[in-house]
Amino acid sequence: MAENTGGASETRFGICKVCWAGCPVEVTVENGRATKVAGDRQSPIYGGYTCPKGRAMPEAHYSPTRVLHPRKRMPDGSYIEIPMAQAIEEIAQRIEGIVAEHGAEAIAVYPGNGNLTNPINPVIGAMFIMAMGTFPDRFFSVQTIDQAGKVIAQALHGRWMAGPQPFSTSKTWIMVGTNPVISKQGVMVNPGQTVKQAVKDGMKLIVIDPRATESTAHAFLHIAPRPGQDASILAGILHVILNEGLYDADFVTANAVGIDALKAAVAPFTPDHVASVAGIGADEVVLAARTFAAAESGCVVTATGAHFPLHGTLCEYLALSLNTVCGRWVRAGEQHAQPHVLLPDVAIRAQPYAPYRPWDHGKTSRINALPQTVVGAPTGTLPDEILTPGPGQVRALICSGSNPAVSLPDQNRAGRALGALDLLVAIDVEMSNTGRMADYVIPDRMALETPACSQFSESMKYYGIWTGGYEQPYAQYAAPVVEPPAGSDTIESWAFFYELARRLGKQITYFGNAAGTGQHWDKPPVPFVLPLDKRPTTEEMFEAMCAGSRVPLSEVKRHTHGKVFHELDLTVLPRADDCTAMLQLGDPTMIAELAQVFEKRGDTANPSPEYPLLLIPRRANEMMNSIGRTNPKLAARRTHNPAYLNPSDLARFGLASGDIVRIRSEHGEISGVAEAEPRLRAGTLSMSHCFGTNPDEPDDPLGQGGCTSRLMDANAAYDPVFGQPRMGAIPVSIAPIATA
Ligand SMILES: Nc1nc2c(c(=O)[nH]1)N[C@H]1C(S)=C(S)[C@@H](COP(=O)(O)OP(=O)(O)OC[C@H]3O[C@@H](n4cnc5c(=O)[nH]c(N)nc54)[C@H](O)[C@@H]3O)O[C@H]1N2
Ligand SMILES: Nc1nc2c(c(=O)[nH]1)N[C@H]1C(S)=C(S)[C@@H](COP(=O)(O)OP(=O)(O)OC[C@H]3O[C@@H](n4cnc5c(=O)[nH]c(N)nc54)[C@H](O)[C@@H]3O)O[C@H]1N2
Ligand code: SF4
Ligand SMILES: [Mo]
Repeated sequence: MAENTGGASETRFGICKVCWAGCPVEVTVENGRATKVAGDRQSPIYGGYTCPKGRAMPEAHYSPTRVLHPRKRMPDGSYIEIPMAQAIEEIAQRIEGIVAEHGAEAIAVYPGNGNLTNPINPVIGAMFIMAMGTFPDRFFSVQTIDQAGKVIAQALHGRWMAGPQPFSTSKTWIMVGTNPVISKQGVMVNPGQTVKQAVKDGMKLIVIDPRATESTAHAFLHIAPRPGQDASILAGILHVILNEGLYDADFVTANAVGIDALKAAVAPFTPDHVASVAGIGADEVVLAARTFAAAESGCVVTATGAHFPLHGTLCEYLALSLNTVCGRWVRAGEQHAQPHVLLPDVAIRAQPYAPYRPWDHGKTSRINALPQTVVGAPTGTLPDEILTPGPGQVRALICSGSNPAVSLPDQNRAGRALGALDLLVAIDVEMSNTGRMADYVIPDRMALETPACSQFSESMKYYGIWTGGYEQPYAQYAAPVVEPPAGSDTIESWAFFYELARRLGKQITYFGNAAGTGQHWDKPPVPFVLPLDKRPTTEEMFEAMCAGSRVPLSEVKRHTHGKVFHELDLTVLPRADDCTAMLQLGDPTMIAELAQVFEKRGDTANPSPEYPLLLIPRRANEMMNSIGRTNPKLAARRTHNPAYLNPSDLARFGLASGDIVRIRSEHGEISGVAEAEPRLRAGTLSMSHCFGTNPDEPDDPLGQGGCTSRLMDANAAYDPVFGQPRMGAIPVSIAPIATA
C-alpha cells in the first residue's frame, strides 16, 4: 500500500471484487479514504472497464449502514456492540455447548457471494467444516442453488483438459439462458465490448432467452422460447446435426463413446416437436444447428436461465455433447485458452479426463434422501435440516458473505428456519436480511481493504465451461488500497474461521492452488496446515494459495496494473500415449432424463388459467444478488424489484407501468411494481432475486421490493442429485393491488 500522505489526494490501484469479474480499478484516496473508483485505464486487458457497482465501492465502504463492530443480539431483539475477541469467545462457547449436547453435525456453514472480497474467504468455510469432521454434509454453498449441474454434467461427460475454444475468436456461439453483458458469467473482461468485438470479427452469435437482452443486441439469431424448454431445444439442435451428418466424426471416433445412444435419444426431438413444446419456429432450430455446425469454431454454453427450471444438469450435458460432436475443444498444437499463470504449471494435453459418477449411494441426506455429491450439501434442504428434529439436526449456522434470508428458495420456510436456530452468525458488512435475524454479526473487511489477486478468477474454469477465466495468460495482484475506517473492529472472514477453530481446538488445513474439481485434477491441491500458535497473515495465505504457481506470486506483484505473460508457452500437447479416457455422449442417467423430458413435453411447469405467467430470473446491473441494495449511490437509481411484463400482458391483466401488483404462485405471494418490457416474450414475468423484506417485516414494494424466492416451493420439485428446487419457469398470477 502506498503511504498515506495526510490530506493530499493520491491515486492507488486495486481490484474490484464485488463480482468475480475482478476489474482493475484506479482509486482516488483522500485522507486515507477512498473517494472515487474508476476503471484502471492502464490495464492491459480490461480497457478501463467498470460497472456501476464497482464505481460505487466508496459509498459501500463508508455507508452509514456499514457494521463496524461485532454486534450481539439481546433478548429484546436489540443489538449491542461488543469487542471482536469477546464475540469470538462467546460464539465458541455456544458452539462448544451445542456440539457437546448434539454433536458436530449440528454446526453448518453457508458461504455466499459477499465472500469474493478475498479469494481465501469462499473456500475457508469448507475447510472449517473439514476440521469439524462433518464435510461435506454440513457445508452448504450457493453452488447447489445456482448451477451445480455444470459440475455434475462435466463429471458424467468427462472434462476436456485443454478446455473449450476461446470466445473472442470463435465463429459462432450459442448462449442458453445467460446474459454475460450484465452478469459477466463466461466473459469477465469488459463483456459488452468483448461480445461486440467478437461479432465484428465474424462470430455468428445465437442467443436462446425469452427476453431480448443486452447480450442479444448483436446476435445473428435470437430465439425467444417458452421458459424451461432448453433441454428440448438443445436436443433438437443435436437431432439436426446428427441427422444431417454435420458433426466431426473423426474427433468423436478418437475421443468419445456413446454417440449411438445419443443419436437414438435425440431422434424424437424433431424440429417440429421442439417448435411445438418451446413455442418457437422449427426453422429456428434448424438454422441454429446448421449455423453452429458449419462454423469452424465456437461453443454452446448454458447458465442460470437454463438451470433454474430444473434439468440444469441435462442442459449442460447436452451443451457439452454438442461441443464434443462438433469437436469444439482446443486441440494439440493450438493455444490453451484457459492458461495457467497463478495456477500450477501443468502439461496441458488435448485429451479427456474420464467420466465418473459425481455422487455415491453410501450416505444420503436426512432431508429428501439426496446422495452425497462433489458439490457439497444440498442447500435447498438447509431450512428443513434446521426445522426437522432428530439426530443431525442443524442448530448453529455460520453465514459468511451470504444472505440466506432472501437467497434460499422458499423465503417463508427459510425465515422460520433461521429464526429457529440456537445460534446464527452472519459475517457481513451490514445488517442484511440475515444479519437482522442473527445472534452475532461479525464485520468483515471490504474489497478495498483486503489484498486481491486473479487466481480465483483463473480457477473458475474448473466449475464447468462458461463460468470465468482468462483467455490470455493474465494475472494481477493488488495490495489493500485503504485501511478499514478508523476505530472499527473488523476481521476478514477467513481469519474469523481460523480464530474460531483455534478456540475450539481444531486445526484448519487450507488447500492451496486447487487445480481441479471432483476427480478431475490437473494437479492436486497443496495442503497448508494453519499453525495454531500464530495466525498467518493474509499475505502468507496468498502465498499458500498460489503455491507452485506457474508464475510466482512475487513476479505477478511486480506489475501493478496486471500483466499478460506473453512469454509463457501455451501450446497444447497431444494426447498422452497412456491416456485411454474417452468422453461419454451416452450417459444412461442423462439419456433416461432426456426420454422423460420428451415424454412430458419438457417436464417443466406450465402456465394454467389460475397462474397464467411463468416467472423467470434476471440479473440487475446495479446489484450483485442482494449486494448494492443499500448502497446510497446505487439506491439513488432504484431500490425496488420491478416486475417486468410484455405490454400485451399488462393490457391483458389491466395493468400499467408503475402499478403496485400482487404476484402469486401456488406456494406464496409477494408484492411488486409492474413495468413494461416490450422485448420480453409474452406470457413471462421477469424479476430479479435477493430483494425484499423478511417475512416478519412489512411489505415494501416500492422500497426494498419483493423477494421472488417466497414464490418457490423447496420440496415440490427438485433436482434428484443436488436437491436444487425449481427456481425458474414458475407459474404465477398477477393482479393490481388497490392503493388508498
Ligand atoms: N429466487 C431466486 N433465488 C436465488 C437466485 C435467483 O436467481 N432467484 N440466485 C441464486 C444464486 S445463483 C446465488 S449465487 C445465490 C446468492 O446467494 P447469497 O450468496 O446467499 O446472497 P448474496 O446476496 O450474494 O449475499 C451477499 C451477502 O454478503 C454481504 N456482503 C457484501 N459485501 C460483503 C463483504 O465485503 N464481506 C462480507 N462478509 N459480506 C459482504 C451482503 O450484505 C449480503 O448479505 O442466490 C440464489 N438464490
Ligand atoms: N450485475 C450482476 N452480475 C451478476 C449477478 C448479479 O446479481 N448482478 N449475479 C452473479 C451470479 S451469483 C450468477 S450465478 C451469475 C448468473 O449469470 P447469468 O446466468 O448470465 O444470469 P442472467 O444475467 O440473469 O442471465 C440469465 C438469462 O436467462 C434468461 N432466462 C430466464 N429463464 C430462462 C429459460 O427458461 N430459458 C432460457 N434459455 N433463458 C432463460 C433470462 O432472461 C436472463 O437473460 O451472474 C453473476 N453476476
Ligand atoms: S462489480 Fe464486477 S463488473 Fe462491476 S466493476 Fe466490480 S468486478 Fe467489475
Ligand atoms: Mo450465483
